[in-house]
Amino acid sequence: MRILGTLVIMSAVALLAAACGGGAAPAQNAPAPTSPPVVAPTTAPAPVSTTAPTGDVEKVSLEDPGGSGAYKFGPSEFTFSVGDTITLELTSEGEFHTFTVDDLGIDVSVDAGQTETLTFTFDEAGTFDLICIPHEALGMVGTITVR
Ligand SMILES: [Cu+2]
Repeated sequence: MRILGTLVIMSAVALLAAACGGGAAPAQNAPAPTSPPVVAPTTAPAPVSTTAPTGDVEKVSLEDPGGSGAYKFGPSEFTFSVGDTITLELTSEGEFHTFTVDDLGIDVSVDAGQTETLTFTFDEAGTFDLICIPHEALGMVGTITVR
């Protein structure tokens, strides 16, 4: 019963307060005092202009026993059209690899765990051998076909 009594009293006080407040207080025309606006420090970096490559992006993993389990390119077969400008994202797993296409003058070295980007325009039709120089004999080869 004490709780109920307390509630009743509180309700009565609230009603009284509401009744007194209505019309008694002059309208507050002055704007409420505000603290000076806090200017957030402009630490946000300027938006990086993502210069999107003009062509397609092809991710290539340079795989090895320390990673996926075998020396190979993933994928190892590429087919492009003459005139294609392709950006290749070459990611090495656990060892140093190269992405080498002698006939096209491509030779990119990728350290273990690193990613190198190569943008190339394939403007010559043909079938080109792709090799990883240190692992060619271990089967880390592929083919780039441009038609
Ligand atoms: Cu390799």
